[in-house]
Amino acid sequence: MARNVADVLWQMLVDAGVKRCYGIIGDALNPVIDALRRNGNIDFVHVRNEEYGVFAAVADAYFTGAPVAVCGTAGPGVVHLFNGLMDARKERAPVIAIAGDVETSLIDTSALEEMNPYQFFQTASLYTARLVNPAQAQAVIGTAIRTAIIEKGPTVLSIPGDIAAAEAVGEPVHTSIPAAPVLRPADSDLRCLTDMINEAGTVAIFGGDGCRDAREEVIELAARLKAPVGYALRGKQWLEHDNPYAVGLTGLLGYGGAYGAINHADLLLMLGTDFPFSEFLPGAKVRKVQIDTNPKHIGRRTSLDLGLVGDVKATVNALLENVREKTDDRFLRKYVAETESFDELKGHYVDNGPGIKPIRPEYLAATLSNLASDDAMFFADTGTAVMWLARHIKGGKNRRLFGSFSWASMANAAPNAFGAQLAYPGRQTIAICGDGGFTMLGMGDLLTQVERKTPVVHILLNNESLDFVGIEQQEAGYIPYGVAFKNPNFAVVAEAMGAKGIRIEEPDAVSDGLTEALAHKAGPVVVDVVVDPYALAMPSHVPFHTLKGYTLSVAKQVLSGKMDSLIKTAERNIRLL
Ligand SMILES: Cc1ncc(C[n+]2csc(CCOP(=O)(O)OP(=O)(O)O)c2C)c(N)n1
Ligand SMILES: [Mg+2]
Repeated sequence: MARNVADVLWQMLVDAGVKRCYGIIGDALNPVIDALRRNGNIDFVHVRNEEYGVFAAVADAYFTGAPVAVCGTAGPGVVHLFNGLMDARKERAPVIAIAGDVETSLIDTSALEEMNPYQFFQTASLYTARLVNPAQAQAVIGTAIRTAIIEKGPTVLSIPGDIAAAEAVGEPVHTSIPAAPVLRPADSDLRCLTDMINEAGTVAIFGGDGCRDAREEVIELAARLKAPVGYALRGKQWLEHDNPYAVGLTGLLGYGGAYGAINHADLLLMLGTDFPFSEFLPGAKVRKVQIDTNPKHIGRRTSLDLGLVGDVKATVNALLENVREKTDDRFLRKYVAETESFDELKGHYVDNGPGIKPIRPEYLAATLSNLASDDAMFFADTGTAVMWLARHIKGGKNRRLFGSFSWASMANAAPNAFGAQLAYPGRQTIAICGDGGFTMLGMGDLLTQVERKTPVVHILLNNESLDFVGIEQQEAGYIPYGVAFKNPNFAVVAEAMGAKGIRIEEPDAVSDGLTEALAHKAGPVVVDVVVDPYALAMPSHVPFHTLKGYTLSVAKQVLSGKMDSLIKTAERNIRLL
C-alpha cells in the first residue's frame, strides 16, 4: 500500500517523540486511525470523552516535555477537545490536536458536522492548519510539532478524511526539533538590574512556573541577597521545598509571609510569573523588576521599573556574577518567622482532625500528604481541592503538584492523574477531586482506567456541593444558590464499574482508608470521603443581619488568604467553620 498523508502524519509525530494519542474516533478520522494502527508506535488511548483525553494529555505533556497527540472527529468530537486545549494553552503543555474535518468537497457548504477550524480554535491554538492538499503535509505538520514544543502549547491539524487517505507527496523527511534555546537579556539591562539590586536595602523574590528549571539559581540568589522567596501557585512546587528562604504563597489561596515580604521590600524581583491577581502585587512604593521569556508577560499585571526578556536560569546565573552579597538578614528573618507561625496555625484542623466529624478536608489532605510516597504526583480539581493542595500537600524534590491553575477548569484532576500514570507507569498518582468535578468528567472515564488497570488514587471530596462557588457567592454577599446536589455512595459506584471503592465517613478511618488506597496497585481506586463542606455554619439563633455580615467577612477572609486570623476566630467561637 502506498504511503498516504496520514502515514506521514504519524511518522513525523513519532519522530518528534509522540508516544500517545488520546481521543475518540469517528468517520472523518478513520483513515487517520488506520494509519496509526499500521504505524504501531503510538498507543491510542481510547477515552469516553475527548475532553478527558486532552486533560490527560496536558499533564502527560507538561511533565514529560514531549509532545502528546489528541484527536476528535469532525464537528462535535472536535468541539469536545476545546476546553482541554485552552488548558494546554494556559498551562503551557505541548499538545497536538488532530481534528477530523469534512471532505474537502464539502468545505464551506455547511455540511453535516462541518465547522471552520481557524475560527473555532483561534483562542486556544498557537498554530492551526487545515490540510486541503497532500503537498502541504510536511510543512504544516512540522510547523505544528515545532510550535507546540518550542512555544509550549497546543497546535491543531485539521485533516479532511479524503486528504488523510490521499497518497503522500515527496520523500519522507526527518523532523528536526531544536532543544529549547537559551534566552538572556542584553548586557546593558543586566547592568541596570545589578545596580538596582546592589542599591536596594531589602529585596524580595516572587517566582512562578518559569522557575521550573532554575530552582538552584533562585535559591542561590536569595541566599546572596537575604531575600525571602514567595511564589504563585504554579511556582510552589519548584521553590517551596527544602528552601530556607521560602515564605509561602500569595494570592487567593495565600499563606505565610509572602504577601508581607512582597509588599514591603525595597525591590521586588518577579521571576517567570504571569500571576494574574494584580491586587496582591505592590504599588509604586516598591520598585519592581520582571524577568520572563515571554515579552507579552512583561508589565501587564503591574507597573515595572524594569522588564527583562530572558529565561530565569540564564538571567539569574548572569546576575550572580555581579550582585554583591547583602549581610543584613532582618527582613528575611521577619517573613520566614511569619511563615513558621502560620504553619503552626495551619495545623489547627490537622491536629484536631481526628476528633471532628464531618471530616475536615484539611485533616484529610495533611494525612494524605504524610502517607504518600516521596515521588507522588498530586493533582487537584479546581474547587476547594486546590485550596487543600496548596496549603496541606507538602512538596518535595521528586513530588509534583499540578492542576488547572491558570485556566481553572473543573474536572481536571482525574484525567491529569491518568495521563501522568501513563507517562510514568507505577508512580503514585493521586487525584484530589471535587464531587462536582468527578461527576462532570472523571466518572465516565473511570471505565477507561479500569480497562487500563491504571493505579490512580482518586480522593473524592464528597461535600454534596459546588463548595468553592458557594464560598464565592457568600463572599459577594449572595445567598448560596444552585450549589447543592445529592450524591450516590461513590465507593459502591466505583466497585460496580470494576474499580476499587473505599468509603470513609469517620475521621478515625481516614488514615487506614488512605493507606489501603495508596497500597492498591491493581487498578484505579475511588476513596469517597464524606467531608465537611467549607460551610460557614452558624448557630441558629444568630439574627440574619449578623449572620450575613459574619459569613460575608469569613468568606472574604477565606478567599483573601487570611486563613490565620480566621482560624484564630474559629478557635474562640467553638466551631463556626
Ligand atoms: C467547567 C467549569 N464550570 C464551572 C466552573 C466554576 N466553578 C469553579 S469551582 C466550582 C465548584 C467545584 O465543585 P466541586 O468539584 O464539587 O468542588 P468543591 O469546591 O465542592 O470541593 C465551579 C462550579 C469552572 N471553573 N469550570
Ligand atoms: Mg463539591
